[in-house]
Amino acid sequence: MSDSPKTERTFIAVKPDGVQRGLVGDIIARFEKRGYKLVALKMEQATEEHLKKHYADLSAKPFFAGLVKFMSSGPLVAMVWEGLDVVKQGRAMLGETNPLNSKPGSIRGDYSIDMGRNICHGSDSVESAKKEIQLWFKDSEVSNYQRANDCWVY
Ligand code: 3AN
Repeated sequence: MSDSPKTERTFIAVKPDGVQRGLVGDIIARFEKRGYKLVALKMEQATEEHLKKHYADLSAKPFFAGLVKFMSSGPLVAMVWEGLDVVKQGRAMLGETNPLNSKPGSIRGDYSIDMGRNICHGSDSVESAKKEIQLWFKDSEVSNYQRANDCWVY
């Protein structure tokens, strides 16, 4: 895997509330239609132990315990998306952490009103994307397939 911006990867998850509300297909469609390539996908109910690792940076926050409990409350859909500037663009497509600041047209701006139930997760930097992809996926679960038109269409 090269470090070219064209092959940048990010970790996107539809949180348990997004799964319960039937938003998985919509979120996948937004990334596909934007032009990004899906290279890994799985549904799983994550353990609290796993989520504590995922959210380790937030462990001192007062909402940490509730966040981990909520995120382990039901199945989530974990994905890896690839393409030009996908980390930054993915965050823009998600919207802001607080739905109040999320513009209509973003996932959180269209579907959420509560900061603790904001539908989706997206890596916030290329570095954290690498760590998150390693935490959630084995190398063998991430595909390196080429799309037939990768050279001509973006
Ligand atoms: P983001 O997911 O936008 O990167 P983070 O990493 O600061 O935001 O927070 C991770 C998750 O923790 C958020 N998606 C949200 O569900 C939850 N969260 C963040 N801040 C709060 C808060 N003040 N109260 C409740 N939950 C919060």
